[in-house]
Amino acid sequence: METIRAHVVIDPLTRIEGHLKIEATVENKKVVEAKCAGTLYRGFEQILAGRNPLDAIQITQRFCGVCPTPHAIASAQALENAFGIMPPDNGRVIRNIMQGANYIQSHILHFYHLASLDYFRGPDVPPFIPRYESDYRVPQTVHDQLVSHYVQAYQIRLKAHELSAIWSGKMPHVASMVPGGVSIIPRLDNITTSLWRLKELTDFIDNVYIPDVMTLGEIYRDCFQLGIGNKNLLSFGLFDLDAEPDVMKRKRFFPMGRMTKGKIEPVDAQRITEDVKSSWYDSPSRVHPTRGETMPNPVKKGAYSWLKSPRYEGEVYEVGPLARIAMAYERKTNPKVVQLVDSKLQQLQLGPDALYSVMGRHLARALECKIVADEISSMIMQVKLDEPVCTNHTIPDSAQGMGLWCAARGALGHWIEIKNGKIARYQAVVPTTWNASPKDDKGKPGPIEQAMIGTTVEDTENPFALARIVRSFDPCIACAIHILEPGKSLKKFRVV
Ligand code: NFE
Ligand code: MG
Repeated sequence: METIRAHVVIDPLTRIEGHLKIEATVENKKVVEAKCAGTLYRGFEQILAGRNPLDAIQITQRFCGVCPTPHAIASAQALENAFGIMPPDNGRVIRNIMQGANYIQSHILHFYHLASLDYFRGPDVPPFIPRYESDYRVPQTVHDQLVSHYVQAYQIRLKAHELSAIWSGKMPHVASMVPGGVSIIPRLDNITTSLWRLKELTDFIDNVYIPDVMTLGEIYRDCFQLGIGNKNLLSFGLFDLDAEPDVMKRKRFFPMGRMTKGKIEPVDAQRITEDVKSSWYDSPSRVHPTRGETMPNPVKKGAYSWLKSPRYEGEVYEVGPLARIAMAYERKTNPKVVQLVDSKLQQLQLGPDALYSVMGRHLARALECKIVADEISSMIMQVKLDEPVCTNHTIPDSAQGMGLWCAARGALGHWIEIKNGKIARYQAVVPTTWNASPKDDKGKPGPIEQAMIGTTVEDTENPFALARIVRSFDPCIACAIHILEPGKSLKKFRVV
């Protein structure tokens, strides 16, 4: 049989954060090769060099307006690790509340305002037009409900931002994060005004968000078989439960861990490296972030992305809600996760393997949103009005520090090296660097690339299945200087 080959380019892929270009080689309607390219240069790591270490908490938050909170926390934790201090209980708990609120805001943003238009048309007015044609299948009544929830979700996200701002001073970009804890002095009205906002958020998650994901799951059952991925999962864990100085031993609500071939394994941060063979950098390849460098070269041969390729022991790992939920489900130590996942999958008459898919990622994200919201309600009650929120610090002349945390989109690591009291080196490995990474030095494609390979593309003029796969990872290609290398694409698609 003659092979029919097509080259598909989606550039930029819209309704994500940042700028991402997707390329796929399709042979006889199946994707045989995929490329995921971050087209914006970041360069923050260079901005940080030479500055006061305390600036890192504010500057790294500017990576992104959607996930400033986890960058503030990972950065504060890297400083605490370097300074040899830990926050008191109040500081730890208040950080958890801020982070939880940011998860809720981010997950609802992703489902309604970024991903849901892959599944329903919306009315013929902006922001629903221009649109691309897809296999929209929702009946009119469901459609109208989704449109109304789409609009309602804006107000709800505002409530989630407010819930954070009660503790963080403002959102986005938190003002109260300091090494050793937080700078906000809690009062009774912080607690009461948090509780009523959380109640509204929980009502929305329980009665609107999760039911909408379930409805789309029923209608688009085939999306539980789409974009499966390589099933290697990694999480650095979420919500500190104690003040153990060693982050790899610290107790977390979602524990740190990784899963390969269905087995949970521990994480040793020393085994993380970043490859740059396919990235526009001349920096040394396959080195640990503590030795990582950022030397951009926009004309490097063979490279196609501004993202590096983080790997754990040279292996490719998916990060994000699916990683946290699938591992919590597998560990069986959190009965609520097991009960929620089982009940929703039973309702859909699916097994746990269905989580590894486009719709499985949406479901994992929605269920995590509920679990996080419930956990915040207990954390709000743990705040002690007359106890300290922060531990004092002194900046050492020279030290190294590491902060490992989980942003909404997955495992996040910050590494700092201090010399002469200033930042000598700062490296961050963010969730989307894992998920949207290009091929590594051994030619292994990144998680999103692997999830695209093997996909059936019925119409190469309209590759909406690929857009659905990429968006299910909730990618965020955070911003800095814009440098674009002109590509040699045969066809371009603008997906709105
Ligand atoms: Ni810009 Fe982020 C999250 C972090 S993404 S959204 O969540 O860290 O890689
Ligand atoms: Mg980096």
